[in-house]
Amino acid sequence: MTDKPTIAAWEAAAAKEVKGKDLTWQTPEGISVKPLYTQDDVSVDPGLPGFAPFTRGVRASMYAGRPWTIRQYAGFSTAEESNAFYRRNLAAGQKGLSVAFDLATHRGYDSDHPRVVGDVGKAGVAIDSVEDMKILFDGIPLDKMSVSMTMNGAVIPILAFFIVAGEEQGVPTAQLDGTIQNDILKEFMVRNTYIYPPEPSMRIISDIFGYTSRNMPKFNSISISGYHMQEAGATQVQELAFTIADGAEYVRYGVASGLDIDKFAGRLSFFFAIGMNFFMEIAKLRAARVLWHRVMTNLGAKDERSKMLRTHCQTSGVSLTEQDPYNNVIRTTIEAMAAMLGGTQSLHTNALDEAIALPTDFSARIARNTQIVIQEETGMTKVVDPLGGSYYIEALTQELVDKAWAIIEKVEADGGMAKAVAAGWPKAMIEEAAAARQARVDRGEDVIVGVNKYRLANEDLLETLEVDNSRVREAQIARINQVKASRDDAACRAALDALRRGAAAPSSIENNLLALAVDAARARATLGEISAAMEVSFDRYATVPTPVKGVYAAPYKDDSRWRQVVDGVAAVERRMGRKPRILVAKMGQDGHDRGANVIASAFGDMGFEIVSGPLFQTPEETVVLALDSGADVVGASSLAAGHKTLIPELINLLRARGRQDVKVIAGGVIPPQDYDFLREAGVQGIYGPGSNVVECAADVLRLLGHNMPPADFEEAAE
Ligand code: MLC
Ligand code: 5AD
Repeated sequence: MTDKPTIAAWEAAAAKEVKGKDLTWQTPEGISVKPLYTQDDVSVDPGLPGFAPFTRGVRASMYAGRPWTIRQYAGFSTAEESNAFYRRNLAAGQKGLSVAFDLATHRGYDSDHPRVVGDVGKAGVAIDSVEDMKILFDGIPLDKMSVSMTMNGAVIPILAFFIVAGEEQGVPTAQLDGTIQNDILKEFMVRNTYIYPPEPSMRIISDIFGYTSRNMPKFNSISISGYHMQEAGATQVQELAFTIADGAEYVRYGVASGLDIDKFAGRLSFFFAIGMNFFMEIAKLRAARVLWHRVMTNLGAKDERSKMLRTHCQTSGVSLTEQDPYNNVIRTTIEAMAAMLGGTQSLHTNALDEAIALPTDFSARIARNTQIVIQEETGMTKVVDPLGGSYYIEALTQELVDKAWAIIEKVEADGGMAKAVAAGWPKAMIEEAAAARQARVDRGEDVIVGVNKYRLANEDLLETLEVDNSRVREAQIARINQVKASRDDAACRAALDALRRGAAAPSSIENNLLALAVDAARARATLGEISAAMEVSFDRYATVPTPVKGVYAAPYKDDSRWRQVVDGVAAVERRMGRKPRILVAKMGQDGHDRGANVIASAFGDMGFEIVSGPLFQTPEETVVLALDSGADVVGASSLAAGHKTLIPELINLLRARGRQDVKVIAGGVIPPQDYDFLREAGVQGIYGPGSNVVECAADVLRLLGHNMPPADFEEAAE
């Protein structure tokens, strides 16, 4: 019989195999992951599923009893087309619905508003009135189907339309089942589809908690979302901490508005991103449940349901690539497995064309089947929390709990998340993490297969979904006109007046904004009218981005290509007698600003002068800013499919002013099919996802007449 080997013996054996090399992995969240975990690393007993603090899952039987809901997020074009898409997906095995609205709707504009010409029907479905909402759910019984609606800005009119659409389908409000995202704090931090300033936005949330707790017992009144934080660049610890801290803040606002915590907290739900760090993501969901249980206990909740974190997950969009897009099927499968092993209640799996366009029927089928295959072919659902007791998973869960708790305590010491968001430090932390990640990818330190390693020499063109934006807009305008022509104008005006007065008065049951909006929706007021009625006293919110400095440059200290670019910028500066100036522009209602912020930070670090354009500009406003600021180059960042309308218009307006010398380049989610169209329109450089930022800058220098040598790609690729 031999003695049981000790850890020290293992360490010696491993060190010998790798000749003393340090095998510790430093993750972006500052966790040192060891190459081996043992019993000694586990300090906390995770307990049993279905019991507090729910580390191992919120249900005793979990997927052995009922698998998670396959809930694919979708929406595009008109309500008719989205409805047909939903019905096809449900027939093919999808279980719950999840509505993606277009950006005009998100921002409270009807489709006929001049600011949204490029946005209608593009990134989601256009909804202007209850008539559209009724068509969206035509033939889908709202008492049987649970429906998630991702809406935060225009949350009052959208929820009101949903309630009235149910009513007119014969479904009592109390029977409605689903979730409204309704999470405004992360909008101010990362997603940017707010309408009103923070204070009235928080009142809207309390009013929704009040209304739903009284009238919609089956409905989840919020989906507190970390997803968009990770998409914007947050580490898993940041995502975890800020999301839980957001949740705590909403609970405090709800309580402050007079609600009993246990009357509404059981209907709060969560939403996380699942990226490629497989075990970290599994541990994150487990840690989230532990943290929420702790926070809610501290806030005085008594009912265990109030302390139980139920969540939806979506595989990470930002982890997917435009290059060699079939790799995305592999990535999404791994991420879906992490979500289920972490114990999610509901899941969206991204389509393989994520980095290029919205899903087609073909790509949506593969995305959906990724979940169906896991549920129905693998036996993975048969055992509850199969990774429970894994030394690594349990240790990682505890480490994430501790690391996130430290940030949550900092937020709380600052007076809660609303104050922290106003102070801006969570957003800055996330943007720093994003710039650092971009630098690691551009330098090949973080590998992305098909992008910075094993890149294909030639890519096949993928067939993508194209929405005919002007056709959708015309159809929507026709229906708005029809609704306005056939409604009782006096009744509609009276309902809108009541809503306007309710918004001007303090929150109360009589002034509940959702209740008042339901009356307006019944009277056929449009989304734009309902939003405008509240805007009279709430106002519209605007911010200007402030790029972080020095983060992108730091790892490039001794990099020769970086030096060449920085010297190039300096040479152009000497020639011009000032720094070359680039306007980073966001046009339309597209608030995705990770790309724009990363570019602004990196170009700033290389020596360019950055003019950061505000969000939500029209092409006219962008031209005025470009000319007033003396920009040499306008870089238009587009992630929501408005590029074919907005960028050519920008160039035409520059030409009309005789300023074709101002160069226009474009970046973001732009299908390669559109490159020729944009080049013909006068765009001088197009940079899709996966572009190396240093090489983009080299290109810009060439546009400015500097003789930049080509990059040594052989060297860069390895
Ligand atoms: C579940 N149930 C069980 C069970 N498991 N009963 C017995 N045994 C088991 N093992 C019961 C539950 O209690 C519940 O009933 C019912 O089955 C449904 O299960 P659920 O777990 O509540 O699932 P679901 O209804 O799907 O709700 C999941 C949710 C919800 C709570 C997370 O909030 C949700 O669906 N969220 C989706 C959010 C979403 O899709 N967002 C998209 C964002 S996209 P009961 O009676 O207890 O209710 C985005 C992108 C962008 O944001 O930026 O645009
Ligand atoms: N249809 C399907 N998926 C969408 N997403 C955004 N809009 C849509 C839509 N209309 C997904 C993408 C994106 C994430 C925020 O949500 O995966 O990355």
